[in-house]
Amino acid sequence: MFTDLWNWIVSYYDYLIARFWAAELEITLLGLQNAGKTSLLRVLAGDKFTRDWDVGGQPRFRTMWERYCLGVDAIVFVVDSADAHTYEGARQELHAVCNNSSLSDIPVLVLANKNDLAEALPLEDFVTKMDIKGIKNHQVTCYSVSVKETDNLNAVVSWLVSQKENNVNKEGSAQEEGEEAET
Ligand SMILES: Nc1nc2c(ncn2[C@@H]2O[C@H](COP(=O)(O)OP(=O)(O)O)[C@@H](O)[C@H]2O)c(=O)[nH]1
Ligand SMILES: [Mg+2]
Repeated sequence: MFTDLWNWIVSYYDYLIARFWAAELEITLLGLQNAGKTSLLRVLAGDKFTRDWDVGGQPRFRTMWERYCLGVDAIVFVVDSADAHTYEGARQELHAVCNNSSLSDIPVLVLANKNDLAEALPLEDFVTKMDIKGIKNHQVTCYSVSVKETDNLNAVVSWLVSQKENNVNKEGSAQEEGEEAET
């Protein structure tokens, strides 16, 4: 019984990953150093992803990752939710990304990573710490995850796939509108 359930969970995850690949998503992963970005890339996508940026510290590098965010389907911002020393820096960088007017149409997923650690902030406190509600004119979603224990990563993959599907629908309806305008 337990094995059946476990097999079902594993195959559902495989199914999500397959859809994730089929969707040809373009995603930029951002976050402070040590947040867990490279670990997440390994779990989700092997070596195929390259857009994984450490932000913070050096404002002169900001324009580089900004350029890599233009036109992507989603931005995933990873935070170490168990390292109190980095909350303030992570909050500032997250808000800098979200306040950037050229990125304002891009949905942002904020991950409170390392929830396997005892000192990790509960999601509600994390949302307050990161001042998620202070982010205006941006669609922001927040999940508590553990990349290490692959906890809640199916929610991440589902969210990512749904962003692509939303975009395809948007493109589809924009085309239809365009066609109507021509006739
Ligand atoms: N406990 C725990 N450690 C993690 C988790 N995710 C990543 N790490 C560890 O955090 C450190 C930094 O991870 P890394 O992926 O290199 O972070 P990056 O600098 O953002 O690319 C590594 O030692 C990882 O093994 C997690 O969910 N839980
Ligand atoms: Mg890294």
